[in-house]
Amino acid sequence: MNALSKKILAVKALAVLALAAALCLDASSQTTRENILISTKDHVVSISTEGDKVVFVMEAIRDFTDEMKGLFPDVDFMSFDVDVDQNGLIDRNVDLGFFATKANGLCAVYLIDSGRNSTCGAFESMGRVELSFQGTKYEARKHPIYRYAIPKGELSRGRDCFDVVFTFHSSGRGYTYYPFRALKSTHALAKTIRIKL
Ligand SMILES: [Ca+2]
Ligand SMILES: [Ca+2]
Repeated sequence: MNALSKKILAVKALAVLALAAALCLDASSQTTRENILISTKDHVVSISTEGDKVVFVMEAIRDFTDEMKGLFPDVDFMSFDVDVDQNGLIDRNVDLGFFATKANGLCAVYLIDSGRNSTCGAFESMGRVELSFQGTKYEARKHPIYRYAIPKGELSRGRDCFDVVFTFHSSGRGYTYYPFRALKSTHALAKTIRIKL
């Protein structure tokens, strides 16, 4: 990657962060309005609320092959990590990761360190996840979509902001993280997208 490409990526990352900072949802308004949190040539993440839950819809808009039931590394999946105590560090048994199981159930885990997390269900989330492979307003052709609905109370310790890192994995393309980072570790919370509820 040349210097210009790196600069462009850095500017894009800043633009995403600036967008996230500007998107402050008012929890008292019970809004279901959908806001776009991330929009790149490959991925879209939109956010809305549904009662006491935050809904993240993650779409891989340039992936037109369904490997959502595949085996790693030939698998499409989308997940996110949350810095629950918002200190920029991975804290064992505090910070959380949200995935989907092969049976489409929610898999909530505690993060342990940059390379490890607990088994599914170690954290008992009241959230849910739905997987689909279909066209949307962001991309008419069928593509993988994960829709997470997670109680707000699970995402931060009583504050009105929470800090999230989104992970996309597509078969044949590997990982992409938002905020953008190089692939050095499975989990990292030093840079997050801050969302105000
Ligand atoms: Ca795919
Ligand atoms: Ca933390």
